[in-house]
Amino acid sequence: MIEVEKKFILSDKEKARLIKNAQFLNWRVFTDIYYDRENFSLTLKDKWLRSREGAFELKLPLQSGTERLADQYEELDDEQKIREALNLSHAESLAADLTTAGYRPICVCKTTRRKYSKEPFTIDVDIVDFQDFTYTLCEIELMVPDKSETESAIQKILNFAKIHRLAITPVRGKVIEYLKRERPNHYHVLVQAGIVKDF
Ligand code: V4E
Repeated sequence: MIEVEKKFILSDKEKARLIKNAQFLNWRVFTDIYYDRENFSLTLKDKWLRSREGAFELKLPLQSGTERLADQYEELDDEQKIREALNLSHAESLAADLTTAGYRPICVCKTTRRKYSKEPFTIDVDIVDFQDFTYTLCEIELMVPDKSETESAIQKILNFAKIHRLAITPVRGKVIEYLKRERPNHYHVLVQAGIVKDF
């Protein structure tokens, strides 16, 4: 399955409209550590490696360029597949091998996520704690079985947002927001490379 998602920064009124009559699914708190090398070799390819509560996941881009209406990434959570994607041979644990290969934390954040369902959409409302600041954002997601259906999924999400009168504006994801504020050199390298759009 492929996850197509669009991020929103909601006003209280927009949030109330979106959540009204939605089914509350669950609530969880998790800590993510994102990794890259000193030369930003991973994020310069729009690849995002994290450990979430200790479990590694790698997001690989399914599209290129910054003019996107929604995000589409393939997510790997199988250790062997992550090793293959990173060209990382097996010597010790994945965490140890990543350190040996030069991967270091670039962002640590603790997210409180409230998940809702308005079929067929999933809505995540995230409050992200970066220690020095917090960032609140919402994601509307649709799962599709095949890449050929991603364009229509984007249109469905945009239509769903329109029905709820949500403003369609560019939104920085949590890691990009952190890099812009706290690691401006890394952020500017990604902007220069066309991975991230500055706004
Ligand atoms: C894909 C991505 C990053 C990794 C974090 O992904 P995100 O969807 O923001 O996190 P989260 O916690 O909601 O993941 P989930 O629980 O849904 O799996 S960091 C940056 N990107 C890509 C990206 C980009 N290239 N440009 C902009 C403006 N935002 C994000």
